[in-house]
Amino acid sequence: MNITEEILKRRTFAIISHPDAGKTTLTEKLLLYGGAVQLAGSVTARKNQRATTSDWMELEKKRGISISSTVLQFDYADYRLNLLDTPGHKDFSEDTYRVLTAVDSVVMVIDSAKGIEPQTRKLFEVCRQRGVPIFTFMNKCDRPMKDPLSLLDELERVLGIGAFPVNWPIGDGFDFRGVFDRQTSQMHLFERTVGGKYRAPVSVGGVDDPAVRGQLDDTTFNKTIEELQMLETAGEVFDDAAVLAGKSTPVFFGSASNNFGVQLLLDGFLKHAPGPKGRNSADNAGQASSLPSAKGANQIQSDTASASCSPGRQDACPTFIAPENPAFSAFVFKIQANMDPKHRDRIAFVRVCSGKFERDMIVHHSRSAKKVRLSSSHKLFGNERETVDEAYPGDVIGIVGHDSFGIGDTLTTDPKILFKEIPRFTPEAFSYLHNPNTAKFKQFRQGLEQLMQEGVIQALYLRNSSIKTPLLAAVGPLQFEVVQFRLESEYGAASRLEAAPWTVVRWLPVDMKEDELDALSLPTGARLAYDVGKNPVILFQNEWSANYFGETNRNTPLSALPVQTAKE
Ligand SMILES: Nc1nc2c(ncn2[C@@H]2O[C@H](COP(=O)(O)OP(=O)(O)OP(=O)(O)O)[C@@H](O)[C@H]2O)c(=O)[nH]1
Ligand SMILES: [Mg+2]
Repeated sequence: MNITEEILKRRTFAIISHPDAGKTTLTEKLLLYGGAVQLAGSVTARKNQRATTSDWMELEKKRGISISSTVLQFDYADYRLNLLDTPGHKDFSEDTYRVLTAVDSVVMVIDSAKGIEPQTRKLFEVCRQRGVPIFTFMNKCDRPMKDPLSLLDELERVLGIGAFPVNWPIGDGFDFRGVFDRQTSQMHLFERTVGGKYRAPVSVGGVDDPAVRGQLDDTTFNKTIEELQMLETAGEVFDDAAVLAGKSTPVFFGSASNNFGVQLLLDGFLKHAPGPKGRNSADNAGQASSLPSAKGANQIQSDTASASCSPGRQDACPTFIAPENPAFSAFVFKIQANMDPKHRDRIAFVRVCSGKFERDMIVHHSRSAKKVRLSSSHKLFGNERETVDEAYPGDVIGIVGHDSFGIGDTLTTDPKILFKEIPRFTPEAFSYLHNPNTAKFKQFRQGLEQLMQEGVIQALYLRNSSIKTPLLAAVGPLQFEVVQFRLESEYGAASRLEAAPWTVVRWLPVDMKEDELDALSLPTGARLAYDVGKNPVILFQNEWSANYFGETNRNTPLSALPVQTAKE
């Protein structure tokens, strides 16, 4: 197979939504229907039950929530799928947003009883900004759900995206029987299986098929037919171009836990989802000019190359790197350590953007500007890994053995290519982390350093302070719990958290001199500190205090993220 054929085979996508909508459950069922697992696990697995493939972390199994994104690569039909399950909780959203840089489309899961929830809305906005096509799965139709027409209306009203129902629910709640496939005009009626471990038995037939009709009561049948007629009258047709442009989303109904509608989603998705898309490369010469300005709390700063492109600044404009570009190029979007207790190493998750990856190849590493050999490469399936010798655009592979790799780094055979895809978040939670056991100092420090490299948390250092305890900063407080749990379970180091009095951090201009910092007059309770790159920051007790400082010190601009410098 040549490279073009390989590219055409790839589908790389993420499952996203508000917490608890059923992403991990759906992921597991896509694996079941995709033939990648024989028996589906459950997120709330009890004794003797299998846990899901994507929630492999100790703490995830314990809590029944996803904490970290997971990559699952498998073959189905003629496709090679790279599926990424993401955590829904906003405290872990940095991970989810990074994943969105690595995919070409998403499946947005909606709890049909709840409709569009806040976190789904935020993720949707990021997909829209990035131009990522969105497919929608209306999950949990086996529970009393909102009226399907009003769910479509919600998509249009709340998200401002056109909604095209590819299939339609037949009944709901306890009477949810299946879905009508509007493309083939066939009814798919399912039977539940215990725990949804196996594929649900299905009977398929047209609306007039007596075998199918006989399984439905009159009310359910008539309601479905009526609704379908209404949809037909609206006369909309499936518009691939609108889907790819992010103007319309194909909508599938079903129940992930009961396996209803999963096969139709998988096949429908593959039929319409786009293959690997290229990425913009920042011009190396234009690097220093990407100056993120203060954007306020909760704002995400994406270092995409286009941010620095303005008319008349040709040198800083991005170059589009198509997947067919002969040069191999890829970027690191995630780092995770200790995935396999037997190995205790760290994996850099890499999205291939162009060219062909070959094991043992030598590439340019953007951060160190050095040549590195990529010899330990893996295909990933949850926490399982297998050596991979070749990979193509769209693939996500795991590279082991390079401690110098950081999130956002570019790996390429053409040093002119530089991706700046990774968004960054402003921390909003701050806490001291104490090491209560001095004998475990080494483990404590090693673990903390590793978790910082993963981008889970960052450390700040108070200026003119004798306190040796690290001040940690994270997007949300749940990250601290994860850090504590992982320090203990992966490094054997217990820790104690102590709340810090700040809630807002703002970066000062990086070139401020020490005497200029001395001269600043800070509001009550605010403190000066440095980030890991030695860039100065101010910690404020609240937003009001930060705003007050901003207004009274107009010559000292504050920014919600560090301005990129050579120091980083
Ligand atoms: N009734 C019903 N429950 C479901 C369905 N799908 C998932 N669930 C349940 O919803 C809960 C959350 O499911 P998960 O798959 O963990 O949800 P998630 O979106 O991955 O959650 P986070 O990753 O923590 O954001 C679990 O208890 C599932 O068993 C469904 O189709 N019907
Ligand atoms: Mg999950």
